[in-house]
Amino acid sequence: LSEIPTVSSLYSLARLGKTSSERTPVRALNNIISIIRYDITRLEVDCIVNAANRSLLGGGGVDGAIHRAAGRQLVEECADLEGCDVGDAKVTSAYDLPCEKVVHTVGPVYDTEFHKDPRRPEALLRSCYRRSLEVAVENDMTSIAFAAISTGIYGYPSIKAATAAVDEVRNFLELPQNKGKLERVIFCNFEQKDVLAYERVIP
Ligand code: AR6
Repeated sequence: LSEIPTVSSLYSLARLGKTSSERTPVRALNNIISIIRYDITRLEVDCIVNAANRSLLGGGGVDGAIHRAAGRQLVEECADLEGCDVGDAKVTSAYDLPCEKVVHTVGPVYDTEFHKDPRRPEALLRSCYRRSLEVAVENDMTSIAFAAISTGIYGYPSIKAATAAVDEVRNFLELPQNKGKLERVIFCNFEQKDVLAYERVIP
């Protein structure tokens, strides 16, 4: 991971789609992981990961942006899922979005979980990344873009969130059963504070 470059070429990433296997051979983790600053609703990856709430019925932040861009059908499909636990993830179609699927995960509200037990926020955030990756692979997704889960309204400090996210993704990619399953994992940030956090965690 120490050799992972910071990817600034948004245009090549925005073109990533089903044919990415021809263009993106899997050789090492630094061929798989990218950090970008972009609107996740515009990425043509197999799936994007939404920072949802337990109702899965939409909200503000990236959740609101995803629901607006996907159209009404998304909330209708979400309504059938009967919510989602904190730390878990569920998948839907993407409707009017340029990706194929949306993985909805529910991050921890940092302060609330911290007051129950200081170890809870990290355990739950790691679970969000792990479960999202599991759901993506179960659905034959080969490229995935994560919003910075919990770092907005839910108040998770950016550096701590980036550290847990990157470590959990690395753990997942290094499991023997997951080798070669994912060709691209993008940490898609919106705000400069999160970009800087990821650049500190991934030199
Ligand atoms: N593309 C990529 N990232 C974005 C975008 C976008 N279009 N818009 C915002 N972000 P948040 P949370 C970033 O607050 O903290 C909702 O109401 C943003 O800069 O969206 O997990 C849900 O329904 C931040 O880094 O999610 C829940 O109730 C990151 O997305 C609650 O917010 C996550 O910020 C979840 O809070």
